[in-house]
Amino acid sequence: MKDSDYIPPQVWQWTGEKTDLNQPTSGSRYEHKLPVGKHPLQLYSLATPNGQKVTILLEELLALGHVGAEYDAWLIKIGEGQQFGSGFVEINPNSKIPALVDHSQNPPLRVFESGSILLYLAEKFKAFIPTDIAARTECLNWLFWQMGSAPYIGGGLGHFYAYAPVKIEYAINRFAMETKRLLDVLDQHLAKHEYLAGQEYSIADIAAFPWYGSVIKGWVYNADEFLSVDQYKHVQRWADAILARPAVQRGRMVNRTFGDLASQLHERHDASDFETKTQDKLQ
Ligand SMILES: N[C@@H](CCC(=O)N[C@@H](CS)C(=O)NCC(=O)O)C(=O)O
Repeated sequence: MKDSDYIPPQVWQWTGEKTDLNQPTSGSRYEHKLPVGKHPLQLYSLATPNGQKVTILLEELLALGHVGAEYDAWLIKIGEGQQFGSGFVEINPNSKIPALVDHSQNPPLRVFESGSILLYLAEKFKAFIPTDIAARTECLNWLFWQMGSAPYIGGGLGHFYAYAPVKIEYAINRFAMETKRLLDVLDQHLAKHEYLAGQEYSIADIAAFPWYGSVIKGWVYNADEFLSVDQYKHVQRWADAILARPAVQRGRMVNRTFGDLASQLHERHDASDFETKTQDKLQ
């Protein structure tokens, strides 16, 4: 491996511009009131893997008959900096999607971090989280495992393999190795268990599928061949089973701004929007 010429200074200084999206500070950058729709649950999001987790769970809850899970999903264009508007920062000081407000609580309750949102909704509706202590703990083990491991895939592999302006061999090797190690953890577990928490499909699967399913299917970073994903047979079997669920298919469409126009439902305010408001129908 070639040596890098870079020697870190004594004290790191930010060299970016005030107009850059990524800055080393937090807080709102402009005043903006978020819209509020007719349902108790207001979601502000985008269909990245972290965003999809929440819309998949909401669609699963609705499919199970939980009418209280009806929701308005508003689009937050993170590429345009909408996560830095004052209204969004009030509900997530970390300025990342997804963020949820539950207006059925008084005062309305903010929920941020996708894992926290999944747990909040699963507990609120007593669904997709096992009640048995052993299975529940296993579900949370895998939920937190996914939350902890996502930055290795997105911020690590995704950033250095697909998005960074320079290809850095050390960084790509490091995060390809970590991603493959994580896929192997999942593959070995799924060789013995139908779903992550055991027999029952749960929020652990709903958290992990948008990330690991996307990597295994080559939907993100174009890294499927690079990572030889065909070798993870059990992850493939698990991802196929989850993808076959109609609620998962609907959840993946909400707040989606890429891909087939027929698969993009920019905002979702009613169940009928899937039939009438996809981008192919609106254009
Ligand atoms: N740990 C957070 C991560 C959320 C996250 O990284 N969201 C990304 C999109 S996937 C985002 O909003 N990025 C905007 C930004 O970094 O400014 C969660 O799971 O909710």
